[in-house]
Amino acid sequence: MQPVDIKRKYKIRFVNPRSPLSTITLPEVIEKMTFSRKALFMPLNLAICAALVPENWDAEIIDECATDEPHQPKADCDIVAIGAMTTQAPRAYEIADGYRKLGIKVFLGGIHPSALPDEALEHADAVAIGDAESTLPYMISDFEKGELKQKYNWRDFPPADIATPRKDLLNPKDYLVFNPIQTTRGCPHNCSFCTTPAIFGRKFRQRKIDDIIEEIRQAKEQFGTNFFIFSDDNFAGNRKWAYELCQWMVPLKIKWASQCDILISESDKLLAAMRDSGCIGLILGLESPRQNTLFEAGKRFVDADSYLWRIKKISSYKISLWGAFIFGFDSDDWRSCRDTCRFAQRADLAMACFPILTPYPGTEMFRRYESQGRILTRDWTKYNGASVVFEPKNFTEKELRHAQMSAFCEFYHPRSAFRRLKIIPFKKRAWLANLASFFGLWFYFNKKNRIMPKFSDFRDPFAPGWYYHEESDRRL
Ligand code: B12
Ligand code: SF4
Repeated sequence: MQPVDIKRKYKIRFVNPRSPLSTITLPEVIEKMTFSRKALFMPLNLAICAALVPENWDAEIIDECATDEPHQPKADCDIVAIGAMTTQAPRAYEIADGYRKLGIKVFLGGIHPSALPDEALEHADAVAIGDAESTLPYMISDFEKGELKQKYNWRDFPPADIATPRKDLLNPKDYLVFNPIQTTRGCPHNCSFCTTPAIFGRKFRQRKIDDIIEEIRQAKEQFGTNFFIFSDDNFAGNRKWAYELCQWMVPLKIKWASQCDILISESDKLLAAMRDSGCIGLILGLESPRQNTLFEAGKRFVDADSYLWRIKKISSYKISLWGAFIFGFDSDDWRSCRDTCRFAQRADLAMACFPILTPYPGTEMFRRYESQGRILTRDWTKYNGASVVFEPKNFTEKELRHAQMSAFCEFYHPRSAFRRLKIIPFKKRAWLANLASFFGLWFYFNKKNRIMPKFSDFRDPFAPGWYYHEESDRRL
C-alpha cells in the first residue's frame, strides 16, 4: 500500500449501524415513550473515536439509528470506521462490505469486533480490539504510512486517558439521552455472562476528574441540561475515587443516574456523598435473588440473602433503584422467575427489567454453552435479551419468553406500581416511567389482540393469556 499525502486533508467517516432498540416493544411505542426522538442514546463510542482523530483529518459521524433511510456507502472518504455491539454486527458487516466494494478502507471496532476479531476481519481491513484510545490513533497513523495491519489490540499499546467525546458532530434533537458521560471503564468483578470483564479484563479505569467536571459544565452551559447519565458499568468500582468525584460534583448542582454493584450498600459515607452530589437513580445488576443462580452466574461477590437489606439501605438515601434481573439460567424455572418478579415488587424497586439470558461471544457463558452444543443461533441480531438464542434447561423457548413477558406485565401493572411507589412522597419520575412501561406493554398486546400474560398461565395450558398457543411448545 502507498503512503498517503500528509499535506492533503483526509476524511474519516464513523458509522453507528442501525439497531432496533428492542424487540419487546414496538418501534412506535418507543417513539411515543421517547417523546418522538429518533434514538434513545447518542453513540458515545463514536463521539469518543472522533476526538482521537489527528488534526489533518476531518471526522464525520453517521448514526443510522437517527436517520430515516439506511446509510448508502459513498466513495467520498478515506476511511470508514464502524462500531458495533453484538446486535449491530450484521448491519455493521453489510455497511463494511458496501464500502470495501467501493475501495474504501474499513475499520471495525467496539464490543463485538473485540470479541470476535477474526469474524470482523472478513469484512474489514483492520479491527480494533478494546479501547479506541489505545488503538485508533495507531491505526490512522499506520494507514498514513501505508503500513496498515489487520489487528490492533489495546493491550499491545501504552494505556491512554479516557477521551472527551466530540458531541458537536451530532444533533442533540435526535436523542432522548444526548449527554451520557463516562466516568469510569470496566468492572472489578467477573460475572460469567458479562462482556465487560470478558473483553476489557477486570482492570478498573477512572477518567481524569477535571475532564469529567469540564464535560458536565460545558453540557450545562451549552444545552441547559441538569440531568446526566453516567454510562459506566460500575460507577463505584473504586469507592475511594467515586467519593472524591462526588465531592467535586456537589457545587455543580446536577442530578445524575448510573449503574453500579450492590456493594455500595456497605459504605454510608459514599452513599451520602452520592446523594449530596445529585444521584437520584441507580441500576443494580441483581440477576436473581437465589444463591444457586448467582453462583451459576459467577456473581460470587455478594450473598443473595443480603439483597433485601442492601436495597433498603441504598433506597434510604433517596436513590431510586432499577433492578436488572436475568431469566433462563439452568437453575431457573418458571416458578423461580415468578419469585424473582415478586422479590422485585417486595423490595419496592422503582423499576425492573427481566432480559433473557444471552451468552454473548467472548464470555465464559458462551464458551460453556458452545461446548455443550446449546447455542441455537449465530444470528447476532437476536442477541438482544428478548430472544432465546441457546437451549434452556427447564423451559421451552416459548415458555421462557412467556415468563419474561409475565414478569414485565406483573411488575408494571398499576396495582404493583401503587404498592411499590406509593403516593406520598410522590415520585413523579418513577410513576411516569412505570406508567409509560405499562402503557407500552398494554399497547403491544392490544395491537396483537392478545391478553397480557401472567405467571398463573403456567398452571393452565389452556389459559387465554398464553403468549404462544402451539400445544407442542408447552412443557409444564
Ligand atoms: C448506554 C448503554 C446502552 C444504551 C445505548 C447504547 C449505545 N449504542 O450507545 C441502550 C440503553 C440503548 C443500550 C441497549 C442495549 N445494550 Co447496552 N450498554 C450501554 C452501556 C452501559 C454504555 C455504552 C457506552 O456508551 N459505552 C461507552 C463507550 C465509549 O464504550 P464502548 O462502546 O465499549 O466503546 C469503546 C470501545 O469498545 C471502542 N470502540 C467502540 N466502537 C468503536 C469503533 C471503532 C472504529 C474503534 C476503533 C473502536 C471502537 O472504543 C470505545 C472507547 O474506548 C454499555 C456498557 C459499556 N461498558 O459500554 C452497555 C452494553 C454495550 N450494552 C449491552 C447490551 C447487552 C445491550 C442490550 C442488548 C440490552 C438489552 N437486553 O436490551 C441493548 C441492545 C439494543 C440494541 N438493539 O442494540 C452490552 C453489550 C454486549 C454485547 N456483546 O453487545 C454492554 C457491553 C453491557 C454489558 N456489560 O454487557 N445499551
Ligand atoms: S458486576 Fe455487572 S458489570 Fe461487573 S462483571 Fe458483573 S455484570 Fe458485569
